[in-house]
Amino acid sequence: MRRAVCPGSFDPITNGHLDIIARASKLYDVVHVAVMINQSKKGLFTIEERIALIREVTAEFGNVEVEAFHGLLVDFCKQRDIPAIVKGLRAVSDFDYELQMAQMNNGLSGVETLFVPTNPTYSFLSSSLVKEVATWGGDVSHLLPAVVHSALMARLGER
Ligand code: COD
Repeated sequence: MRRAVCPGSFDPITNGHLDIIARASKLYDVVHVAVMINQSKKGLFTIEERIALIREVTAEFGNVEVEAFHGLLVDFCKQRDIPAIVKGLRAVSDFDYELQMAQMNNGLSGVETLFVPTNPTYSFLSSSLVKEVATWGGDVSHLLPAVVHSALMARLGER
């Protein structure tokens, strides 16, 4: 079984994340999506809500497993015998930090990081930008799966 992990905060999952997960799911037998818990960051969506949304939009791929993890990504990989991390690279600005993390993770446990170039349609896209634009009434419906867009509109409407 060839396994890989796509890690992130996914608050919420965007079309940019989904594109990387879809492409990874064609390359690996099983793709684990790890929603990494960062207690110092208060999200707009709870971890359970993020997981439910990711499960819904990745169900059609048939080989994606979604779960939360609290701790180091290398420990998530070790516990599940995952040799590869798949990350999307949006722009040069992503590169420095992603390279640092890839080298740190490799040094800690030998896990490899593979970078997939973002689909140019989504190269400017991040969860935080989507939330900011939506908060001020901007249309982000083309940047999110429909079910995620509805959840975002509902959440912002509650505030
Ligand atoms: N196009 C392509 N890829 C994208 C796009 C896009 N538009 N948007 C996001 N991505 C990809 C990128 O690969 C990104 O890294 C990933 O999706 C996740 O994005 P986010 O924004 O949801 O998540 P981040 O950046 O907050 O995630 C950081 C991690 C949680 C992966 C990182 O902090 C981590 O591994 N933490 C666990 C603790 C740990 O092990 N720390 C030591 C690291 S060396």
